Amino acid sequence: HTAERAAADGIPVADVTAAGLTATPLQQAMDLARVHGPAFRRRLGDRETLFVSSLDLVTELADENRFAKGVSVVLENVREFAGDGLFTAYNDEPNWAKAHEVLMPAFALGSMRTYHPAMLKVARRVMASWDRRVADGSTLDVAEDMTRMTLDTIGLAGFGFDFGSFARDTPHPFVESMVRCLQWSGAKFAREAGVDYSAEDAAFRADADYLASVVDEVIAARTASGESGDDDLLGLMLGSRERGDGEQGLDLANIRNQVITFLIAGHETTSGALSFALYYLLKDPAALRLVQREADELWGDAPEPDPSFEDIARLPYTRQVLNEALRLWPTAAAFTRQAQEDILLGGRHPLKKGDLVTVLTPMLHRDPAWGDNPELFDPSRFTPQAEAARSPHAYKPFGTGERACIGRQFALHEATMLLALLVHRYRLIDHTDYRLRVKETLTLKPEGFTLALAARTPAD
Ligand code: MNH
Repeated sequence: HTAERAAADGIPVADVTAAGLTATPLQQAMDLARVHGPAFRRRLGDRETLFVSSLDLVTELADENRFAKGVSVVLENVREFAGDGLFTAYNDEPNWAKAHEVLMPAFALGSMRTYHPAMLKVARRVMASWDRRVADGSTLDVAEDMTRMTLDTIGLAGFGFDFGSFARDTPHPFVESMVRCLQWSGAKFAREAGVDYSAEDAAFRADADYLASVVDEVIAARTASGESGDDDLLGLMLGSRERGDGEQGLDLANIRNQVITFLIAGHETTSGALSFALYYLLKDPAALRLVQREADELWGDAPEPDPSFEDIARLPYTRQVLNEALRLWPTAAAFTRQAQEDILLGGRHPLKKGDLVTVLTPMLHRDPAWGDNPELFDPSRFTPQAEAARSPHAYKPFGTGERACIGRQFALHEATMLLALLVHRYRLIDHTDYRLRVKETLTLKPEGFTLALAARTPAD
């Protein structure tokens, strides 16, 4: 479905017809990069996307003087339901700077101490659910359970709102509506002329309305409780209205956009990261042993360990495993940069001010800078020494610059704790001899990945 033609600027062009676009467009773009190299344009109809994935080009794109975050066509579509929330705001939209300032304190490393109890509470829900699996011998869908866990965590830690996902047999309807909204956003750019998409759009509208109704419920629960919520995300945003002189406070429409943004950005990608990490541990007994040893050193064979906030910094290898899982499958797999002036990228590809360039993160993470065997899962790539020896631009799972992920510490604290607790307590059993398939719904997750469990005993 693709054909190359020499472009005037020397960048290969891959033609993809709408029919030739697969259900996994990100992995298709990775394949195109394998064929065409680290800079190519994907042309679909009258739209061209420039994909870039080498360390030297991404190093240039990370220069905040010459490039800034770009709101891609896909993010424009996400704006249909997340509006001017932090993730989808334009750089020069005043609400971005306002909200960034109000919310930054909530994401400083020290703030994780505040969220730790909620994270631990939800981690215990996972273990209570997995204990039942051990008892009745049933298997579990990993991505589904990780999504239950991360949704409940952002709900409780950020908003004091309980989605109660582990009390349900099926995922919370918020998740299903969100996934359909993300899919709609991702598919819209490939629409064909003359086709009627009104049914898709109506279904999208219904899902977006439902997401908005959940936001109303979250805010109403806070208002009804009469509590300020002090330093959680909702408390900070609502408080900014009272403290501010009207200038500083966030308006209600923006707060609603932030709530929906955080409910989505705050759980979807962390869930995928945990799922990939469990997959790699399942397939790598040596790495699994090292994670178990680290957890055992902290918690011995205590049946109900009580991890402290400080414990999480004492799990460096567990964190290396997460970093390495996010190298191979960065769950938010692309981000877009926008030229702030006319630029000759890489000394030979002319860009006009305003042009968009999309970084294909999984291919950046397979650049030769990663050595001869980039497909190999190897957490030792993230020892402090190895990290110090490598360019900071070789690894961008959380994006780059001022608009990089605000929730990075939140995600890593939550995920490191859960991963360590799970391998400390359970044996993971590969009952299907699972072969990795990566599902794309704008973000990435292992598809059809199920596990059987057994209790771990001190001898294991
Ligand atoms: Mn997160 C931005 C990846 C967890 C909230 N996040 C980004 C970007 C990437 C990203 C990449 C930059 C996108 C761009 O440049 O267009 N985020 C992740 C990954 C994880 C993650 C891989 C987990 C693993 N993110 C989280 C969590 C939260 C969160 C957890 C909230 C609690 N992320 C955000 C917000 C932004 C963002 C908000 C937008 C920040 C801004 O532009 O100001």
